[in-house]
Amino acid sequence: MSKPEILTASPLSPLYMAHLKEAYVVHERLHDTDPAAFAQAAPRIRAIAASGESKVPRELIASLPALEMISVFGVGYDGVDVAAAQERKIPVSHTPDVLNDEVADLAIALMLAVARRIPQADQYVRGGRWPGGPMPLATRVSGARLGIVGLGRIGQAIAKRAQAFGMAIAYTSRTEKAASGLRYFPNAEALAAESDFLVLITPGGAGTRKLVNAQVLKALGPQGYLVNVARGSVVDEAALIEALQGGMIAGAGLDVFENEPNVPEALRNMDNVVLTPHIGSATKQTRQAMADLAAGNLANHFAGKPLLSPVPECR
Ligand code: NAP
Ligand code: 8YV
Repeated sequence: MSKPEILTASPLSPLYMAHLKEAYVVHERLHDTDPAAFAQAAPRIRAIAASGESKVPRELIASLPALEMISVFGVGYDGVDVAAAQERKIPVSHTPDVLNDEVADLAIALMLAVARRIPQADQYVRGGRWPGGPMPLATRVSGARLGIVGLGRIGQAIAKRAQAFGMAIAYTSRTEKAASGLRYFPNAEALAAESDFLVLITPGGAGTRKLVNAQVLKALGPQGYLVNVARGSVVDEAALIEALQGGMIAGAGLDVFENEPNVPEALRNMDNVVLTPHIGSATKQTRQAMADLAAGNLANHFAGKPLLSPVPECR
């Protein structure tokens, strides 16, 4: 039997690609790279393989008459027009849970790195400055007040870790989670006003766009730190730069940005930020688990079995 034909929506992890190349005829980003070849292949393309950062807009879905399924390598699927897929009863899957620990670890790492100035301390030693005297003192994390914006799968994993640091943990989310036993705030501004560290871990997309704006940053205050492991779109990046430059907040640890992989020069030049290139889930172990799950969803679809992890809208 001939292999099903699929399209990759953006550059994908080699671990996911290895699965795809074994089981399918893979058209790698033809819609972006070769419109004529794409037009030829489009009527035969039965699935799209995407990542958390991929864009799968309505127009792309509409250009694929045989499309049956979209499998995202990542838990976030804000780049996929799920409503357009649903109109054609095309299921979308993602990779929840398998990356919770990894992303939570990075959130804690960024919090520690920015407060304890770990990158600067490393540079201090490497630069031979230690013999000249000690580094300036840093900020304590243990026992501080942590505000989590988005107490979902990953947010809860962050809270669990923060408990071991003796932090006073509060959160905001669309709905209150009474079972968490944590203090709930109705919005990010109220939470920020009561936090030393504000960690963002909501989905991206229209519902959270610029949720953290100048007002929220003002509420966080000059002693407060922002950590973003959610999506760049959740923060008003221009307002963040202004707040950092003006000392309106103390610092930021950022894994995600408005226009990845481009990071504003202003942020790159600042001493009170720690920047990582969207590596929340980027360990060999977790990326393998994500690749297996994303490929497992496709395999189940083509075997006529239920998807392993459809997005909530498609359950
Ligand atoms: P999840 O279980 O769906 O949790 C999302 C949480 O965000 C929920 O508590 C939800 O509230 C809350 N939320 C949604 N919209 C909100 C709003 N407008 N205001 C306040 N809270 C809101 O998702 P997850 O698995 O934890 O993943 C969260 C996100 O992390 C992903 O969607 C992705 O964007 C990001 N992520 C980043 C990386 C990285 O590499 N940096 C890796 C993985 C994931 P309710 O529970 O009340 O609905
Ligand atoms: C990945 C992510 O970086 O899961 C997500 O939503 O943002 C990350 O795990 C991404 O999906 C892989 O490219």
